[in-house]
Amino acid sequence: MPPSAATLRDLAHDCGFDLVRFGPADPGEHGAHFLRWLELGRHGGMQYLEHNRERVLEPTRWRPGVRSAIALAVDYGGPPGELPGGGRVARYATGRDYHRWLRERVYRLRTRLEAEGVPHGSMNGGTDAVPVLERALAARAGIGFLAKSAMVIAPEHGPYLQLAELLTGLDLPPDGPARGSCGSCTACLDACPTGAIVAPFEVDARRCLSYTTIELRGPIPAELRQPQGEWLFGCDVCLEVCPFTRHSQRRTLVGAARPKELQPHRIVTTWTLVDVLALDEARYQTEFTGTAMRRATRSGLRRNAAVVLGNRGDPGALPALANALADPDPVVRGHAAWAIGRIDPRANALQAARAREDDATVRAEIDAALAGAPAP
Ligand code: B12
Ligand code: SF4
Ligand code: SF4
Repeated sequence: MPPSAATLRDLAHDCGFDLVRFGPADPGEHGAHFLRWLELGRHGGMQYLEHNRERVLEPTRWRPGVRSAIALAVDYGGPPGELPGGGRVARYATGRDYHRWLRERVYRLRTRLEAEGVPHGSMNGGTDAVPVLERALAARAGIGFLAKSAMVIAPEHGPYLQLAELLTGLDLPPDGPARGSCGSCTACLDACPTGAIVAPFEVDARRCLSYTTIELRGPIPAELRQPQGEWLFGCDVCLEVCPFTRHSQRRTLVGAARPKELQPHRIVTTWTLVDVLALDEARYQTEFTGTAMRRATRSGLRRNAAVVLGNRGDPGALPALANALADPDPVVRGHAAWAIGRIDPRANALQAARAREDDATVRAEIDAALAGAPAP
């Protein structure tokens, strides 16, 4: 005998989920939006989304016999992640890698449900890196409403929600959509530093700082570097400006009540941007393992640190950036040149690097920096 809906909810709360709702296992009308988004190329280089398109649209291809989704969410709202001396990390990535601890909670719930009579192996669980349109499932189950920023927002919690789900063969009574809407607000569209929210509900990932600082390999397009501002990893601007953030419950729980997984990692509390710029392979392997920041790769993190140092305009960073002009990684060299160009285009280090540089892309970056012009 499978557990009742009430028992199931209790178990989910017990396993650490703030919100639990039941809904359809397929994305419904959201599927068409997803397809259009792919056709417009808005996924950029995230090929895995395209490769998984069939399973995303039809969850039974992933889990035959699936009938319902148990939509789950954890409120991770809290203070911003700010490195000493500057540089920001999006809140979802400041603590222990959320993929790990959320997955642990999902698997714990699955084990508890199996102990309560749900057949073994009949549920697929996951978070983020799964062939599921998680916002669609969450919105359809009523975890929150789909907002103009494309975030799922629970009115009483705000947008800082990590989503997860268990797809199951159980027939669960659907909860239906949540109340709430953006109304006439457009604060996130107005505040997005890169114009990535191209229309209400539509994000072009190629312009989103969360894409350029995390998923993108190689150079960051020149026109998106200055708008990156202080962001070393990810971006929270569209969440920070949202009126639902100001009213969220978690704001009253900041500090001791935050679970240990959400406490800032020592990289966030002790590293500087110059430390990140100088990150070597050994420290990347030892210190970044277990953080979500690792996703950006060592090259990407150092590239991002150079951009933020350039945006901060602090001449104190020039020696570290000059060292980076001799780095084996051309992406780091190119972005260091860009950063020096922002701080002091007449710096001798740029002339010296120009004389020895044999990579055409980096040479073009140095030339643009020397000319005080935007990079190519
Ligand atoms: C790829 C991806 C990204 C990409 C693309 C983002 C995007 N908007 O698609 C990038 C790297 C840019 C990204 C950024 C972020 N992400 Co992300 N991302 C994903 C991932 C892996 C897949 C998303 C996807 O398939 N997108 C496809 C497009 C079509 O979906 P969408 O833009 O969200 O659009 C939805 C609606 O707006 C609607 N829609 C689309 N077009 C239109 C048009 C109209 C007219 C209408 C009415 C509706 C509509 O359909 C979609 C489905 O509901 C999911 C995890 C998962 N497996 O689902 C996490 C996920 C969406 N990301 C998440 C988070 C936290 C973020 C960031 C906040 C991280 C950060 N701080 O840096 C930012 C937020 C940026 C933003 N405003 O969306 C959370 C969102 C939680 C929530 N409360 O909504 C998820 C669910 C991960 C998780 N498990 O918690 N992400
Ligand atoms: S995460 Fe930042 S760059 Fe991306 S849509 Fe939101 S405000 Fe724009
Ligand atoms: S800032 Fe305004 S428009 Fe954007 S998600 Fe929040 S309520 Fe909606």
